[in-house]
Amino acid sequence: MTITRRSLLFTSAVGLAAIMAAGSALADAPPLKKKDTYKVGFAQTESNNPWRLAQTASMQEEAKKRGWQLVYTDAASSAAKQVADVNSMIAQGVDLIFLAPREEKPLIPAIKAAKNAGIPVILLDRNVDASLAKAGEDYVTFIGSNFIEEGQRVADWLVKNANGKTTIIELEGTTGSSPANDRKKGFDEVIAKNPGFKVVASQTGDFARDKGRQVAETLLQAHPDANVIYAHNDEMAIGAISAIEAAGKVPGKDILVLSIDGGKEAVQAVVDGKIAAVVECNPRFGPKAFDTAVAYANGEKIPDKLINPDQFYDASNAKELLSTAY
Ligand code: GYE
Repeated sequence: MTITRRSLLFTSAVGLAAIMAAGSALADAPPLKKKDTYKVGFAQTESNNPWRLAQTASMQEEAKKRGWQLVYTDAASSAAKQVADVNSMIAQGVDLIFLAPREEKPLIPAIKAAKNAGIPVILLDRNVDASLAKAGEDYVTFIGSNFIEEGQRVADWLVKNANGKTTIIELEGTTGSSPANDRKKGFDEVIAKNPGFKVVASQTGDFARDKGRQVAETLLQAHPDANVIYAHNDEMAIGAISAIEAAGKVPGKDILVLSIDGGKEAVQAVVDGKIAAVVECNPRFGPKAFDTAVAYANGEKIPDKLINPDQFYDASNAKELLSTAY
């Protein structure tokens, strides 16, 4: 066939129609075919704390149990690397991607790239900016905790049990991550409604133990009157305990330490009186993540969010529940 200008025009019009049709079909997240076994990706954010290790172990165990192939990547605390990790999973033709987006915004292009490649994404433990990507459209669903509520529960506990301790230092998680944004929001809102309580300093410790220790040390020097430290995760709380002790003060007596995650070391610190209270954030995602993928393949309607129930630890129950902590 000779290609005339006219036939070229015609082709491009047909092409355009096809693209438009595909575009409207793509309003929903890509489907997952029913199969006996799958090759799925798990794009982890980092592996520098027990929470992440427990989550990875739970995903790997579940894949093994079901005989699914798991393509695992560790972004080593870099959102840019995590974007590259997702792109490489797309290139490898995985059936589905489980993604723990390190921060709310930088992973959006990766989520859209997966969608364009026809690969469904399930967000695990961290969410993305809701104005930039939507459940049921860009990704299937978010599975994780209600971080706003976690922050509220810590603040509610403090308001009830403060015993005069009202001057608060806040150690925030990774800047731009959904748990840091929401744990701050939930906590600060309750504190703002309770006269007498005050957050005198709030700074990121990047969810990391040593960064938490360093930041706590600096903030305790700047605010010697502080008598509460609220850390967005256990790692920073444990770092803060070192900083408090290095300052010659007694955690649990001079300064109340409050945390989120509920790993064994932190629950043990509650038993020992060094941490006053911890809201659990359960990292054992494997069973629920894989069940959700199967339900999706079966054509079940998946809710936009699947919220994990979280335990609460303080002196009243820590000893009894210690063995159940991750
Ligand atoms: O609290 C923290 C981890 O995203 C919920 O990230 C998770 C948080 C968890 O590194 O310890």
